[in-house]
Amino acid sequence: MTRSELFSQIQQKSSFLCVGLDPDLEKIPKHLLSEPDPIFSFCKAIVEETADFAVAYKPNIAFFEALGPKGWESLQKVLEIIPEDIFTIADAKRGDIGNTSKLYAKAFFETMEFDSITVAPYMGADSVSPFLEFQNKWVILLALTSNAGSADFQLISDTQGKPLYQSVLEKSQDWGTPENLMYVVGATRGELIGEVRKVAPEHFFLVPGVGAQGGSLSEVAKYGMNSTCGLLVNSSRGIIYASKEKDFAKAARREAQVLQEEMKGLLEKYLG
Ligand code: OMP
Repeated sequence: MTRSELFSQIQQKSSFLCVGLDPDLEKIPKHLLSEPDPIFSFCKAIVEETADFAVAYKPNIAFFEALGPKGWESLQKVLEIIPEDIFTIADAKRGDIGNTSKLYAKAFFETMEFDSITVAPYMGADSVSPFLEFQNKWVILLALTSNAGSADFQLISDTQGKPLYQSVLEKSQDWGTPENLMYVVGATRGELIGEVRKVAPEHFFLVPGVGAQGGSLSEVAKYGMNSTCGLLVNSSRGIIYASKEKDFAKAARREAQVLQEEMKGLLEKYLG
């Protein structure tokens, strides 16, 4: 999917919502456990009820691969039922020496047909560039993550006072363009989203951390929105576990709709 296709989806749906699919056998409604593929049944119901409000889905690979070969099968089936015009993110946080990254890219972009993958920048240009060689596919590079541990390395400043996450943003802009490179910027560091936006004015940001982690959607939009929205805001647990009963998919729909309505207001406020 191209950047302009993504932006036109955002305009059509008045939404920049990414629904995170983090299906955990211990958290999904108990009545699904007797189904042949509980994880798939759960995700299918969530996708069917939230697709009107979402412009992206982000299956978190850990929740599938923890179940072994059956989990990979569930993931493939989930990918197949996501509507064509919705952006898909493999949240896999990969990155390795070049020939290995090339095979990770093949796995997620060709064997499975994801539009994008989350990638760690730590091993540098040659670990990321194999992912950028695929037409119409995206790298979503970890820049400033939402967890407390992001302070351990990402916020450490160099001798000029520049934090590491800023060096990642600056350097990586030589590797890809706003047409194939996005950044992960956590919603829990509202005040810093504006700083990230100054360094990367055009790129899309994938923003996890609203909902269960407590980040504020209005702060994210205030500091992070650009002229083509430039934001995909993810909520996983806040949507998918809104209810643990038989009404879970309807409850997920309601939560997704609440976020979409707030997003509609923010798009009108900042983009007119
Ligand atoms: P909830 O906190 O349940 O909304 O889930 C957040 C999702 O985003 C999880 O799948 C995390 O793995 C992911 N995530 C973060 O929470 N923080 C980050 O900085 C980056 C990610 C990510 O790359 O998606």
